[in-house]
Amino acid sequence: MLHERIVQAIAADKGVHAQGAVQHSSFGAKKWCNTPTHLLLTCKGGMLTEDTVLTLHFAPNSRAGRIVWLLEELGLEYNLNRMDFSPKDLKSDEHRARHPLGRVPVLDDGDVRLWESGAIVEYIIARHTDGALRPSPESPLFPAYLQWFHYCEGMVMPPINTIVVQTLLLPPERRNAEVLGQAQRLLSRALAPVNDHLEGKEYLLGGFSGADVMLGHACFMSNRLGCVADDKGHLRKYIDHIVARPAFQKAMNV
Ligand SMILES: N[C@@H](CCC(=O)N[C@@H](CS)C(=O)NCC(=O)O)C(=O)O
Repeated sequence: MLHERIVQAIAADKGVHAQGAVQHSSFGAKKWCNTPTHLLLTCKGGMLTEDTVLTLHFAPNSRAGRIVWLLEELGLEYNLNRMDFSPKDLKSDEHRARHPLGRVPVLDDGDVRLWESGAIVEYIIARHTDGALRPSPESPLFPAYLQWFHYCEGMVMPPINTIVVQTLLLPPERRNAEVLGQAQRLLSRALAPVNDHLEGKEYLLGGFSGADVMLGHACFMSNRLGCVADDKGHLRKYIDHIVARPAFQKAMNV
């Protein structure tokens, strides 16, 4: 049955990912071409499977932008459920049923639903590419990939969260200058090893990877908050490389 549908799809020259795959990343993996169909047939590890289109629950100016960016980099088809970054949408019963804390991003993939931007990035790369944007576990780059990927939510985003709360979300009378100053110093210290590591490199691993989708986005946000000092020249150049990517620009403008 599946075989028949693949043959039909090939005949119609649509809906089969393996048609027209193009070289994608510096890790030798391939990118699947975007297809117009809602039911896609994918060859994964020699197994032919059916995929539904991904749905991303999204709010602007949030970590959900990372996922749009990744989907655009990979040329994957997706639906966007665009919400306002406001309690009215994010804390609604409908969205709390998707995410217990009423946060974004949330991804739906058929019967699969998951939240946590890092988990979503890993999931999309693992299930929807043939190894793009991630070095294999045997690669000498793999440990650095894991380290910088997780450094994002582990070390860089916590002070960013505090800075956003203290400068944008709290009403002025509830802001605390000491808490803000402490978070700014913490962020500056967390970004220092990233700056040092980037010396002589365009991206964290040399070539663009999922670690850049995570940490690159966090560096971009740090810069928007005015927290990347001029003396962090490698980091500033890195942010320029990120911002110049067409998929990033598209993601920031959805
Ligand atoms: N560690 C989580 C953080 C999720 C998170 O805090 N998302 C923010 C947007 S960047 C959010 O939804 N905030 C809404 C709120 O706190 O009400 C992830 O990486 O997905």
